[in-house]
Amino acid sequence: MSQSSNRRNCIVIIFDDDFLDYARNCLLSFSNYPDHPEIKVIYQGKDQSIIAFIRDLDSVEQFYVELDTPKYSELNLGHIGSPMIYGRYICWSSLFDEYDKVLYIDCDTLILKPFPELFEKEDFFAVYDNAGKPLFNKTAYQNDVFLSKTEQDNIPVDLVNNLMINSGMLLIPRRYRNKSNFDFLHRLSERYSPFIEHSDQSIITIWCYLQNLKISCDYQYNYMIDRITRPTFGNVKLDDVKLLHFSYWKPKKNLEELLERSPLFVQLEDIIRKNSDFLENVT
Ligand SMILES: [Mn+2]
Repeated sequence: MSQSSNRRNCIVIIFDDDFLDYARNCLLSFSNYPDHPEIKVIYQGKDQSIIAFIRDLDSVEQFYVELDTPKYSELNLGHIGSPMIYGRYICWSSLFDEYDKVLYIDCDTLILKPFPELFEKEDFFAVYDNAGKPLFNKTAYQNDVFLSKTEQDNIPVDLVNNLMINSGMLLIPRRYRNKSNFDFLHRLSERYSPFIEHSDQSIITIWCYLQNLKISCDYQYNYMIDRITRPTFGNVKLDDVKLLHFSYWKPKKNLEELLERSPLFVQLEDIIRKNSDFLENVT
């Protein structure tokens, strides 16, 4: 991909002080993708060493925007528990108007290989999550308010309940990025907050359904490591993975427990060792 076409696109990474270690490793792993589009980092913290670290990276720029975290704190924070998860809605605003495609990626990811072809996709792109629990929580179906809201909004609950994107990697073309979609995501979040199981991820899936968007199974662009324990996930070889996502199993939290579980995960461990410092003090 040429320099000029790279300039049309950008990558957005959002984090706060709770995720510094992930974000640092994620940003360093872009050395595996030297010709990447410019990275806009939205860092909601004041650590001067992190600000200097961002400044020193090539094609990486801190983007100063104050996320509305007090408002996000009132929404359903689900399994993650941090209002920062709703921060990714900023990618639907007109903030990145000068760019053709915006690629949002979670900071708990590692780039293993370049993926310029992802930016050639013309439509919104995200992969299936296939989480153990569906999109709406257990109590939703017993709730008349939920049933009448979904009916008014033309959301077929049984169908949508069994769909879900993973919000760790989202390619958002320009035509979806405007005040109307940004506000719509916030409205959906408030409207369905008591009824969703996976917070922002549930809401973005509802948005995808209402836009008639397809969800991909191309897991090389978002290889969620919790899926490695599930047989249905065997269709992507680790050798082919371009973006590794520490979903559920996280370094310095519970990742070692996963790696000890089976010799099948030796290759995964090698990849993590080679591409991060997460396992440096682990023998
Ligand atoms: Mn994540």
